[in-house]
Amino acid sequence: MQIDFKSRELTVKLVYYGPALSGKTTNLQAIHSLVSPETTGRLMTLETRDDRTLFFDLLPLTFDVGAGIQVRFKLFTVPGQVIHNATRRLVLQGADGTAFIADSQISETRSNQQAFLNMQENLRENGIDPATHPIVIQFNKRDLPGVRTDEELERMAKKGREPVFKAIATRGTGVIETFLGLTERTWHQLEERHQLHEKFGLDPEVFLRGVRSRLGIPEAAA
Ligand SMILES: Nc1nc2c(ncn2[C@@H]2O[C@H](COP(=O)(O)OP(=O)(O)OP(=O)(O)O)[C@@H](O)[C@H]2O)c(=O)[nH]1
Ligand SMILES: [Mg+2]
Repeated sequence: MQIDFKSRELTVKLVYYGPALSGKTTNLQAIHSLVSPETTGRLMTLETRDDRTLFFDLLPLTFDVGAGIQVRFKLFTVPGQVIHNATRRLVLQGADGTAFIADSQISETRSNQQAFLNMQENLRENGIDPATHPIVIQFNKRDLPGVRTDEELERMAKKGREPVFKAIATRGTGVIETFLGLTERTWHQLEERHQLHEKFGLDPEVFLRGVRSRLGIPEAAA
């Protein structure tokens, strides 16, 4: 996290990680189209060929939380193709939280697992402990045939530490929920590390409620 005391601006870095073609770029596109223009900035998609990210995408979201404080989220995607590992490691530098976008198709099980291990390794390479790093998992492409069942995902969610979300990113389904889940996890860790409540008067619960309402998610559904 970057803290600028003078301009009272906090910048949080969130990274969308996962195997090639799992829908990381599509998540950012969906957020960009669902969130109001006063919150979201321009989606920068850098260098793509045939739908494949070659470098990264970046979407900024800004929340004016009153008292002259601005919280900026920078959402990055990594390129999923195996050959782009150096770029993935670079993009992960300084990440405050990571959304792992898995492909729900059973045929993609192995590449999901490989990408997850690769994420843990690259976190460690950046001096980030994967055991305490805020991570959420999204199983995307729920609309396709040959996907893992809901029951299977529930079992996995119970076994693992990370919250699991289901999505159809091409329809925008589950995308905001994933972002909110990641934001909540990340914010709680940032609060512990930086005492934002004490230093900026930013009550975590009030802040997160504000983010939810700005994204049109009612309290009960969060
Ligand atoms: N059917 C279906 N297709 C999806 C879904 N989400 C993404 N796709 C498609 O999957 C393809 C890859 O999506 P991207 O978002 O570019 O994947 P990516 O993870 O950014 O891929 P890399 O940049 O190569 O790592 C595109 O053709 C998307 O339209 C989904 O929920 N359902
Ligand atoms: Mg991409």
